[in-house]
Amino acid sequence: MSKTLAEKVLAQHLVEGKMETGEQIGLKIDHTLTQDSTGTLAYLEFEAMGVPHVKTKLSLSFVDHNMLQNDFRNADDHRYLQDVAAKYGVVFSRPGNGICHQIHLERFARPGYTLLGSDSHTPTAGGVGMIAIGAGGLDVAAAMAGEPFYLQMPSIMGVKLTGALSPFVSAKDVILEVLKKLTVKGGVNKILEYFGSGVKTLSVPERGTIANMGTETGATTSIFPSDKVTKAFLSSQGREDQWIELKADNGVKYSEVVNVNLGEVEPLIALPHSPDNVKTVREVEGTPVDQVCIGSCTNSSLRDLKTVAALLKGKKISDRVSLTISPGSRQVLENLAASGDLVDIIRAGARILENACGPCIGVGQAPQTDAVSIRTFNRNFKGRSGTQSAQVYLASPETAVASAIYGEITDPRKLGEYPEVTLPKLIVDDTMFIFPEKPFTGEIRRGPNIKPLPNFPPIPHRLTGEVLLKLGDNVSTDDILPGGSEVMSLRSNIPEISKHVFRYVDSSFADRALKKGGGFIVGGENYGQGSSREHAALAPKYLGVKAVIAKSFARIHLANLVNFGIVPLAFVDKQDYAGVAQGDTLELEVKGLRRNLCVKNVTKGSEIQVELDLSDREKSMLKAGGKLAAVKAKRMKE
Ligand code: MIC
Ligand code: SF4
Repeated sequence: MSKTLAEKVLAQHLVEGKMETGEQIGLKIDHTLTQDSTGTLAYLEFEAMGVPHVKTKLSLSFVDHNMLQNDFRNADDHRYLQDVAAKYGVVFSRPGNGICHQIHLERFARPGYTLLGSDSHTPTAGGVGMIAIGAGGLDVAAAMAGEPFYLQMPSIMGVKLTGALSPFVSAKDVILEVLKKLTVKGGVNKILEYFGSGVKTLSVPERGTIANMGTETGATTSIFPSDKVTKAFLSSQGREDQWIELKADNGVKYSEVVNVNLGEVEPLIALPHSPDNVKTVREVEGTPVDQVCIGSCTNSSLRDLKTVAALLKGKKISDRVSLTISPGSRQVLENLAASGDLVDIIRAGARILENACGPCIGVGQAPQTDAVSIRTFNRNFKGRSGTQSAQVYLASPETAVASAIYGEITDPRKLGEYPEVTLPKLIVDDTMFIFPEKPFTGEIRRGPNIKPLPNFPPIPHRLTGEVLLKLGDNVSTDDILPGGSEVMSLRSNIPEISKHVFRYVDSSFADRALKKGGGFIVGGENYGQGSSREHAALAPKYLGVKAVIAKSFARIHLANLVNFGIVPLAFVDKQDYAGVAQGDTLELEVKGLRRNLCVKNVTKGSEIQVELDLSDREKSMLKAGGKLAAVKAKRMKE
């Protein structure tokens, strides 16, 4: 039978289950990746599993998110990560080396391999034909310990690309076009597989941009074929020997197909406050702009920044705009410097930031009150920039430069001639990696802010409590637990970080939850979209949250809830959402964790049917009080 490309790679890594849509499958993981803000917890969890050395082909630890060492806490986290990597055989990418996804693509991504990363934009590596999936830190820790990664077999959606992009239109516009069609939940439980004659017109970094932001559709991952373009990319990185050809079989059937004629795509922009709120740049042209930020794991490749340099050459940015540039990696920065492109960027008036996530996760560069900020990033949830009243738009580097020059949202085609950007022979230098060669003999150094993981008992048979908070659709993990350097420096201290749960949605939440002995959360569609941060499950659990009842859940957050013993329940009849209010007392028998359960609304005297759509493996984890307890128990038996 003919197969899609995704099915071929999955089949080669299948260790459990049947590859039928909706079935639970277990996959063997070749590479893992962590970053600092999810990594500290992932390694604390890995340590708790008691495995002496990682069992993957390659495990990598990056430091790229929280780089502001305002006090000892963040610096201690970085030191812990370096020690723990040396001890367990993990390659450590030092602070300053760049953003995990960009670097993994440059130096490690391999066609036909699997990658599990504790960051939701891990699918970037799909740009070279990897199955690369984002997950919570605990799932990544288990993969490092040699456990399979379990997921629901997604359906494979084809995205057919034809034609070629016009000048001033780039990969970001393509994925914004896909987001416009699919919305932030159209990709849930799907793999987006790109095919068609348009694929060969896109370079690997462009494919990386598209695969990266497939995450915003809710997709499990995105994948591109591995072809001659991939081969040229790998050979530019000195890795040609790692190339293999990969593509779908001829005439294969996808569960559905989305068509994109690249020649018809025009410059697009996502308006505040959601990545799927997409319009043409022309529709919002003329809006005054205060800040422009170029970078992030979506658009910080050498190709992106050389285009930016060529467009800025000989120009000055508007007096009203602050333009920041965060190169994706040290390799990008070094090559920009060596070719002289960096000079063109600096002369135009840009502020050069560290090679890191930076403003994307609210670490510095918060916009002014009510500011309009145009960013080449992938997320524009309200408040994520650090300023609640800011209006954040997402656009291509071309649109970002045009807007910085004119001081208002500008269609980049107004800039005249499109510069021909050619990539030089790359300078490749791995000195900012620490490869774990010698056996580690020292002690792992832990600062005082690194607290042991809390232990949770098995869940009781009966859950009772108040609805602590009722929310609408598309609640993001940024809403549940904000980013920013202040909160992120508490990522290894669960008691402290818990005080920030729902901080900007309802500042009294944490106190109320503790006072009431925990309770329930009610949400709408796509609850928990966005980041993979497991703190968004672990911190509410610490405050006593017992169950979340929602219309639907985002994939990674659902897994995180189960991993930490919070029961995720879906309304059978979505109309019942209206019949629950904040403050209502609920009661629920969960004994046996059956699929169909009934929640009693004691306050209203009504009953609500809910569904617990979990595999037997997930149910036994829930019963045990979470995944860590379950993995530890399994290790004890071995
Ligand atoms: C994000 O983009 O929200 C992050 C920060 O990269 C997160 C991870 C985190 O919260 O540490 C992600 O996307 O998974
Ligand atoms: Fe970093 Fe932003 Fe990418 Fe998340 S989305 S990994 S914060 S650059």
